[in-house]
Amino acid sequence: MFSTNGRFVFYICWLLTISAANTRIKTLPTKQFPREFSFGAATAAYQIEGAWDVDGKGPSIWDYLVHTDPGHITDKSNGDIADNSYYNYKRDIEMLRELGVSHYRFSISWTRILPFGRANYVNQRGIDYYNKLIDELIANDIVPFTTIYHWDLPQILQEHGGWMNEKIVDWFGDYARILFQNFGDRVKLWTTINEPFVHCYFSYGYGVHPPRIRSPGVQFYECGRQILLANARAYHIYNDEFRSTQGGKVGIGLNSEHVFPASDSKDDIEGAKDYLAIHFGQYMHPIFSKSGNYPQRMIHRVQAASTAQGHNSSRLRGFNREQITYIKGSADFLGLNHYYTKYVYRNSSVIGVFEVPSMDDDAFADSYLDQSWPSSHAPWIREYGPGLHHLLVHIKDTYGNPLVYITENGVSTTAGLNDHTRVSYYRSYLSAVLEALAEGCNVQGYFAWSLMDNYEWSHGYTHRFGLYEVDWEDPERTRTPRKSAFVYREIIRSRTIDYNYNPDPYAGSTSTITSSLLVLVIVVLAGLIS
Ligand code: PNW
Repeated sequence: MFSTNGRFVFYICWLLTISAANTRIKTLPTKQFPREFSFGAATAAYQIEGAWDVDGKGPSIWDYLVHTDPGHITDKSNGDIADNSYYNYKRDIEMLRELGVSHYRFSISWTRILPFGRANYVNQRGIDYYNKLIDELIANDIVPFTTIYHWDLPQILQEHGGWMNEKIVDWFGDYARILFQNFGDRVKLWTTINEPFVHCYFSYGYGVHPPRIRSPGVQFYECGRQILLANARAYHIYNDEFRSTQGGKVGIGLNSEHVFPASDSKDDIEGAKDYLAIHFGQYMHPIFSKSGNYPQRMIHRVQAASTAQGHNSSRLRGFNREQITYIKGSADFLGLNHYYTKYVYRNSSVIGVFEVPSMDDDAFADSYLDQSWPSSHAPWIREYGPGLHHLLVHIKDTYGNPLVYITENGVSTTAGLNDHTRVSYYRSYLSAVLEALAEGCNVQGYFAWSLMDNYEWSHGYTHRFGLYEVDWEDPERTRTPRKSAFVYREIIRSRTIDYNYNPDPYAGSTSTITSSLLVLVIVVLAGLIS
């Protein structure tokens, strides 16, 4: 049918068409978030709600610490009022609408629901509050994404040992059941516990958060162990009693940095692996790996150090076979909180750096941030977006590509609406998510931390993580969108990252209107005088 030349031309055209189509297929997903990808913003009860003793709420370990020992908080402040979201929740939802997010991640205060910690007395007014919040979200087309526990343990349970008491597995399970019963008809996405690593490290490891226990080589591990069992309990309760009627998903929220070995020396590579095994694998492996249980390298490290320290058994209490099975698979998704990337090294300079015994000494590796990465108001965060891409690929390759929601990502700044640091940070990390999606990582959603400035735990009000600025001097706790809020809104609307979009957060604000009026008055006055 074709001459030789004709066939040649046809062949070239065909090749060009195929390669154009391939390029389109390859480049499209790296540029656009799919329609079904969810965007949200996140907060936590103690950090925003205030109303610490209102409507029958009982005291949490945070209420207790900030009232008895405020010296441990940088600015000696507390969350008694915080952003007053207990009263301002409608404005919060309006802000979510302004951003155009489809999901809101918030946490429930245990002692608002169970003032005495245990499930034998339920505070109806606490239930009422979260019903109002959830109903208002749904009325505004926003999906509630609910954290069961974000660090505010009932003080009364702490007095019975808190996470050191094995009964906490029952206490937590009973509390979770009350939430499933009351809210599960409308809440279909749950995370059980936020960041076991950070919670245990600060509360039982280095004693910065309540109950301020310093036991980084023993109680730090015990805390994580009970959390794994408590998460599994809540997961199985949902499976056995609610899944068939409610049909939701229950996940856990784990924080992880990405780590690079500082060099390609064997020590640095092994050090980085051990570091990640203790920081992330400790919680990830028992739930998401095929074999279950703690990672072998973590078991080995703690055992070896314990033996060297003269213990006749490991400081890490193991799981029995039944517990390993009970924990394995106890999450429908991973909620990933990610803030930064670290370089990790192991050399003679690490000797004598860490307390003995401690989890840091067990890992026997130290870390640093690359000083060339953009800094932020938080010394522990520098912007390195590609780290999130690497971490997501690591999760995909190591744990069989589980369903992931990025449940926190964000950066701290000082006051002011022109938050260039945050704009740059979000663009960098969101473009890393696009890269990960293009590589087939099973990421379903992304939550910015945080919707608004809030109480940053032991740092009080000295760090601001918000897309919205909160005026803590104002009794109304007025919220104002920062530049990053406009940028995030545009990313959600367009499903792409436009680096040229440069909104002015002050345009249209009262201060701009006031200054324009002032100029007008001066011009008129000048005209009258002349
Ligand atoms: C998270 N670190 O905590 C918490 O889930 C939030 O409540 C908190 O406000 C947010 O991050 C910002 O700090 C972290 O030092 C605290 O690596 C510290 C670290 C990581 C997460």
